[in-house]
Parts: sequence; structure tokens; C-alpha cells
Amino acid sequence: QEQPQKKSMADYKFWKTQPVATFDEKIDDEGPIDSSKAPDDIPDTPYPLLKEFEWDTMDLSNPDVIKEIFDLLYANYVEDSDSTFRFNYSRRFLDWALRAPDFRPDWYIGVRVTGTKKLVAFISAIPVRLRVRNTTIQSAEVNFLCIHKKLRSKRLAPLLIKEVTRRVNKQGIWQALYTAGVVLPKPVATCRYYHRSLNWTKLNEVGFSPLPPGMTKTKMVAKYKLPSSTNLPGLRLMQREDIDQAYDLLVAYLNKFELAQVFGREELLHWLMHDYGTESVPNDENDKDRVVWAYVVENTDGVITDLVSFYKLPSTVIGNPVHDNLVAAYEFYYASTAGLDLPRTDPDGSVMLKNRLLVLFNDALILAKNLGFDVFNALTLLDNSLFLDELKFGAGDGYLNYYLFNYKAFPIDGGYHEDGKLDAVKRSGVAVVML
Ligand code: NHW
Repeated sequence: QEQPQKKSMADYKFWKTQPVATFDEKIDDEGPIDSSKAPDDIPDTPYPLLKEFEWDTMDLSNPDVIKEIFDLLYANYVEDSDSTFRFNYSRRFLDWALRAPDFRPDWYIGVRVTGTKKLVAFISAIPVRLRVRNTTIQSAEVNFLCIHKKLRSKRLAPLLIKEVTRRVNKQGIWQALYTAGVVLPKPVATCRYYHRSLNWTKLNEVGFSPLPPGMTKTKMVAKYKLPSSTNLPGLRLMQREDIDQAYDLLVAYLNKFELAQVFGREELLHWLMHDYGTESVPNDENDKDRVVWAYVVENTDGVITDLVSFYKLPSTVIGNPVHDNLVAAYEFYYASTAGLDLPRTDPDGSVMLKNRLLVLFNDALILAKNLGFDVFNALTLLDNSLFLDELKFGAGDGYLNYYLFNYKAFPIDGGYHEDGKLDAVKRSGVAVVML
């Protein structure tokens, strides 16, 4: 199943007014679309809203405010195409995703009803440095755009987008990265979702995994069975002290990709460890509120040779008599010394890397299964096309489109073919994992 067909630019009443790449345009060179403005040219005051609504800057250091955003998203955020599942980002997850290093307090934007102060819409941005091929761009990463179901299709989204743009521009930042399941002008890359059953019976009961023709439930359960303990000697939960080695390894690994985040050490520590292992939050693998797990492989010389991580994002199961949630692990950043200095397109060089990733991710599946996850999700980004098929991930119906705001770039491979196939040679150039 392919992505729904693209419309023409004329259909995008808002987006056709924005500095984004268009569908038919031939790109001759990479770079900003509009570089004519300075922060002083940008208005100092927010865009006007209808008088029944008001802007609010959300203070995320206040747990009650995080709870308000959580409640809005819990009832109104992204659903799958037939409204069976809705993302259920936890409060601790939002704290992790939003209070990222160097965050800007005024980039958390809410819309409230003037009379009741009820939060009815939200958008957020965090600062990131992006690398598009050889150019590093100071940018914003925009996420968690959400409008209450009762206020849909009233053109509020363009206002939220313009307001976040205004606040980002005020800081002298003119580019942004964002992802969406919907097709907008114009994706720089498109990745496909893959899913690996860990608890097939539950996935079947919630309607996520139908029984394929000619198969029995017993056979399906057997197909996805995993050993109870991991295989790689030296695999263990990452500790904060591992950051220097983990950082060097990941930075070297991400080098070969065309679209990547440029991490600082502190930044990576936040993304892989959040607050785990600090005095306030013990590094407890089994903590039920934990949101991110990072593991390293340390060899007998004390050298970290591999890194693998995943995060927890449950979905609410809508209207199912037996289950009310589905607990998914999403692949996050990983790296392996087996994959350094190999061009992405080298078919022979990939054999060693492939063999290593097969073992590393088989272990990641075992860890996730033992932690109680129902499914392990991954996109076709990074070097995933080397192992998804063999580890019994199946192609999903979802795609994730990557967009750059005010930057045109040659297309970047999303790691899958239109016919749904994966292959070792045509791998993805995308290395940014969005939450
Ligand atoms: S993608 C998840 C987005 N959220 C959801 O899907 C939650 C459930 N849905 C909703 O809450 C991850 C609403 O349906 C939303 C649209 C709010 C999606 N991105 O208000 P109207 C992100 O958070 C366009 C961008 O009437 P609505 C990334 C649509 O094409 N645009 O619709 C966010 C149309 O424009 P057009 C989207 O249904 C990135 C217009 O909105 C969009 O009530 C944001 C209709 O507006 C989407 N996901 O509300 C961009 N969905 O041109 C950041 C629809 O076609 C850009 N639209 O007429 C960078 C800014 C910073 C720059 C700094 C330099």
C-alpha cells in the first residue's frame, strides 16, 4: 500500500504561502528559500486570535501545566487512519521530549478559551542543530501540534504554525524540521513504519494484527517467540558514565547519513538517559514510568562497541472490550563499530554490519519483550533495511514524512522501495528519529 497520492500546490491554501519546497519544482541547489529577514523585521507581538481565545506560554516546570498538555493530547492527539489507536504520551515523556537542553520557554505555545482558561490547542519547538549533507543548520524541531477535536477545520493550525515561526524567528533561527503522517509540500524524505510483534495474541485482540489466511493463532505465536535471555556478551543498561564513549561512537556512526542531528554531549546524555541515574531518579530498568532505555555493549577491554536504545510510547485502544492500551517500544538511536567508515551504498561492506545488527536488534527485541512491550516499532531509516525483514518486522500502513521549513534540499532516500521491498544497497539517508 502506497502513501495517499499527493495533491497539487493550489490545494494547500496555507502551505502555498510558506517558504517550503513545492511538489513540481526542480531543485538546482541546496539552501535557504528566503534569507531576507532579520529578527528586527519580525513582529514583537503574537498574531491576533479570535476574541474567545488567548495565547499562553506554557510553563513546563509546573507539573500541573504538563498535566494540562497531557490531557489535551490524551484525548485529541494523533490517531491511526481508522481511529482504533491514539498516541498516549505520558507526562514524563513530555517532560523528556520538551524540556530538552537549551530549550526556549516561550516555544511552548498554548491556546486557551478566554472565559474558562481551558487549554484547547498546543504547539512546541525545541532548538536543534541539523546536518543536511555537509551543511549544519541551526534550527527548530516542531512537534506536538494539537487542536481540540471540537475546534478542527477552523484554520487554527496555520495560526499556531505562524506563531511558533514568529517566536523562533525572533531568536534569529529561520529553519525548522518537522515530521507528519500527512503529505504536505514537500517531504525531503519519506520513511515507512515497520512493526515487530512481541505479544501477538494481544495485538490480534486489539485489531492491530489480523490472522493471515492459512495460519493458526498457535503458529503466529510460535513465529514471534523469542528466547528469554539476550545473546551479546557485555550487553548492559547504559550508565551516565558511558556517555563519552557512546557519544563518540554515535557521532561517528551518524556521519554517513545525509539528514542527521548534530548532538552535543550533554544533549545526547539527555536523549539517551533523561534524568535516569541522577540523584533524583535512579537508573532503574524496570521503573514503570521509565520512557527511554539505552543499552551498550562493552567488550572485555572496557570499550563500548555498540549502542541501542528505544522509547516507550503507549497508544490508547479506542472502544475495545478487552484491552485499553497497547504498549509500543519505538526504536531510537543506535550505533555499532561494525558500521563505521562504510559508505551506505557498499553492498559487500554491509555484510559485517548486517550480521552485527541482526544480533543487536534481536537482543533489543528480547529486552523489550521482557520489559512487557507488546510491539517493537521502527522506521526504514538508519541502517534498518539490513535487518527488518529477517527479524520479522512487517511493513505497516503508516509513513512518516520529513519536512524542512525554509530550506530546499535534494531528496533523501527514506529506505524503502515503492513496491514495499527493502534492500541492503538502497538504504536510507535519514538518521533523525523524531519522538
Ligand atoms: S504531526 C502531528 C500533528 N497532530 C495531529 O495529527 C493531532 C491530531 N490532529 C489535530 O490536532 C507532528 C489537527 O487535525 C491538526 C490540524 C492540528 C493537525 N502539520 O486548523 P486547520 C507535528 O506536530 C494543515 C502541518 O483547519 P485542523 C508536526 C493542512 O494541510 N500542517 O486543520 C507539526 C491545512 O493547510 P493547507 C498541517 O485539522 C508541524 C491546515 O493545516 C498538519 O483543525 C507543523 C488546516 O488547518 C500537520 N500535521 O488542525 C509545521 N495537519 O495548506 C511546523 C494539517 O492544506 C512548520 N495541516 O490549507 C515549522 C514552523 C517553525 C519554523 C521556524 C523557522
